[in-house]
Amino acid sequence: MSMFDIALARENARYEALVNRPNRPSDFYNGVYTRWENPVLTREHAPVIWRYDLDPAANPFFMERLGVNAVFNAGAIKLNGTYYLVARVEGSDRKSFFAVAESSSPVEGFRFWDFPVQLPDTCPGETNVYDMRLTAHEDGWIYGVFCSESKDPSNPDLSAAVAAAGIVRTKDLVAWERLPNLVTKESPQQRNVCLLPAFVEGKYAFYTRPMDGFIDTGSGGGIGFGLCDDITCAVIDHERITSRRKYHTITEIKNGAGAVPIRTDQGWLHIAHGVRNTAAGLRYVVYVFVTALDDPARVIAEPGGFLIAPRAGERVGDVSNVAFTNGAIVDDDGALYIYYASSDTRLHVASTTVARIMDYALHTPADPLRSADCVAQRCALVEKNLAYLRNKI
Ligand code: M1P
Repeated sequence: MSMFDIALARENARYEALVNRPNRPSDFYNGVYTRWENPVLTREHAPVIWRYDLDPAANPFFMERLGVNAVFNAGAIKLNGTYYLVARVEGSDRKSFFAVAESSSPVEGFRFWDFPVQLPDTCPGETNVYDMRLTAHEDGWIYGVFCSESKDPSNPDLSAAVAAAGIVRTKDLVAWERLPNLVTKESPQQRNVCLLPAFVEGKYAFYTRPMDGFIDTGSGGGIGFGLCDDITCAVIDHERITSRRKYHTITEIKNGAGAVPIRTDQGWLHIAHGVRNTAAGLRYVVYVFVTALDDPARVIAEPGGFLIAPRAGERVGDVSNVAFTNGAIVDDDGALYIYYASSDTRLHVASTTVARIMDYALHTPADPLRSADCVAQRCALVEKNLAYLRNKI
């Protein structure tokens, strides 16, 4: 066997072992969700045929020609019994693209399709695309809403960029129709936009994230909400703020929609992200809020603090200290799978049920916003517990 063939066989074997590796619940416990031990997608899940030229004449040293740096932030959907993740794949050249991975299990066995998603290339200025949210809309289409990033032509700063919400739609995740980017009249930039699965007042309803600049949300007060008449030429005239950024909370610097909101009997469940600043840089966590069924912009519950924060090895990566989600799947039995990425590097799964997370959302106290009030809140819990334990004896 040639060195080339030995190296190829080794890479193929590693890949198969990784994709077929069983997953199991970790020993993390908080009563709200289960963290699973292994990430469901990593850069090592990128198929060998994406990275190596398999022709020994063209690649005699069996070199990786097109490296993959990270696989993270995936939209998620279940179709005909199969679990699909549309992941953000970042090449070693820093450009991101989308690729579909599928499995018959929600927690293991995800395997990428042979070809990445080839989005219709309709925006010549578009340099980078990432973070697709997949909405199975009641109009019958599956929409993908993602960040479309371009160099800011009006700013000579080499890093100046503009973020907009790109929109595509599909029936099968194979053929994608590109629609014009969302226009929000009040906000010059948008990221973390996602489409509600249901019409509201007969219109398409988007959660937005008003921003003044590419990174800073500036005057943007939090997660926005807006309606548009025509998805094939989507324009939002006015955005209302839903979940607000607040001083000295997990959302102080910014927040943004995450997984597509899930309809429950008690309201729309949102699994979003919040960002605070620290001496070590920004810290991203996943948090939950609920909006009213009759007014999906009105927050009716928002437990204090985070649902998922990066832990242990999750804390380290290309952008360390980040937990981020843009995809979740609800099964017919009420099981809920939250696909969250850590540190812009890899994708994990946390499992729970809709009933359990709604209990968490509706019965966990809100952030009292001040240390003194937090102490009072905790003391009340201790007093209640001590009284309960005394009465039990
Ligand atoms: O690097 C952390 C995250 O940063 C962005 O989120 P936000 O717009 O809220 O700052 C996104 O680019 C996301 O992809 C990334 O994970």
